[in-house]
Amino acid sequence: MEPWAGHEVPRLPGRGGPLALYDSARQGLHPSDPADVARMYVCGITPYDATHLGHAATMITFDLVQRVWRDAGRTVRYVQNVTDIDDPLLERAARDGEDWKVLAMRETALFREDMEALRIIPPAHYVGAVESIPDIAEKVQLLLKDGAAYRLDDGTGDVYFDTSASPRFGYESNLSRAEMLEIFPERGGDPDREGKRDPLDPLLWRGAREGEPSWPGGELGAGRPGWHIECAVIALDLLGDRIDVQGGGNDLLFPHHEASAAHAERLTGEAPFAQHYVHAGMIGLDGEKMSKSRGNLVFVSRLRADRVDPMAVRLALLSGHYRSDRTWTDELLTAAQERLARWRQAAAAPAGPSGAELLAGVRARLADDLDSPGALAIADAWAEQALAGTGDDPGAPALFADTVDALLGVRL
Ligand code: 5CA
Ligand code: ZN
Repeated sequence: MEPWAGHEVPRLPGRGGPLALYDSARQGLHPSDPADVARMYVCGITPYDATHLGHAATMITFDLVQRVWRDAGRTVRYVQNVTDIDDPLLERAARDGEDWKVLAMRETALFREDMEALRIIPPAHYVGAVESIPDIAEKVQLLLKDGAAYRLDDGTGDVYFDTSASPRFGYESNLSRAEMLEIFPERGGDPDREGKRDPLDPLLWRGAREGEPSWPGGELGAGRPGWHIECAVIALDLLGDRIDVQGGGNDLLFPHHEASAAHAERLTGEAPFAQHYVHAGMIGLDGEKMSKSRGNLVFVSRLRADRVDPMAVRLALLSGHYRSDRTWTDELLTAAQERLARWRQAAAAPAGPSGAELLAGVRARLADDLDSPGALAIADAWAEQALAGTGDDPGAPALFADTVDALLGVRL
């Protein structure tokens, strides 16, 4: 699939330092220490509805990772998927009497536009599940041959991963078995499916059913891929056996990232699959997680249609720390619009306090687990002083604009 168009990112003087990131597996802050090429995989949308502010917040989080790595001199290899075939997509298409392919294409196109408006640096590879089916089928066959997967003998052709083939299973989410059993059915799992060896075994391949789309699967027979194997295979194919960051919202901590790590590790014999498992908090509305199933959504495209500046949306989402679950409010947006106007005025000031100190301050905050609220506070302080006529660095206003553009993705 085509990713969206990118923007020029200003080059900043000097270099940023290494990025310390919270890793869900080790449950602590650790330096992300990529080689010259940093490898990141982020779980993208299931395109059955428009991009909401929760998706936007998660995409902005990993956009910051990319910006901080680039500023530290790394080349970033970034891959994102589109789950363009899965049960929720088929269910929504059936509900609305629409072709699932048309629905997926329309919502994916809208997502691309939203990402571009929010100035998210595009991934090098933007990959759909459907186009990856031959690779996925091949890897599921390998897991079967290896004894890490089994086919149900009920004639459906469904293939499951045997979690007992993954001795580390549970290391990524750090959940107890009881917690896993509770969450699994809420996140697409089928613990009660008859014939499974373990209730937590995840689906790898769903045999063809009457009235459902299916694709050839070689020895597997016709069918379609399970969800976790999709992300494992796309990441392995395009990034290699080990990656630096596996990212997504914290709703993917379990089972999605646990299972995709287990699949990848079994396929490669290497562990851990990702150095950092990074999870963005959930954006909520009226006290509940924003989600398509609950319908409490604020769409990026709706705000754009209402002529809200996407840079204000970005600033509003950056005003909270990425890891905290937080609520979207009108006040948050108003405050961001005011901040954006102040920053624009300050960038037009004839001079201001030291631009070098401002840059160092913003770099330091972001390198500390993407402390965007801290970075915003430093930029606010600089802007306030510049507007008050304090400081005599004539290059500072331009460096201020470049700093918030390159590191925060906010174009003034
Ligand atoms: N296609 C799968 C991932 S492979 C999926 O979860 N799709 S999604 O459309 O439901 O979500 C897309 C991305 O946004 C995921 O990384 C997900 O974790 C994140 N996300 C979903 N809802 C929210 C929310 N309310 N707040 C923050 N991030 C969210
Ligand atoms: Zn995923």
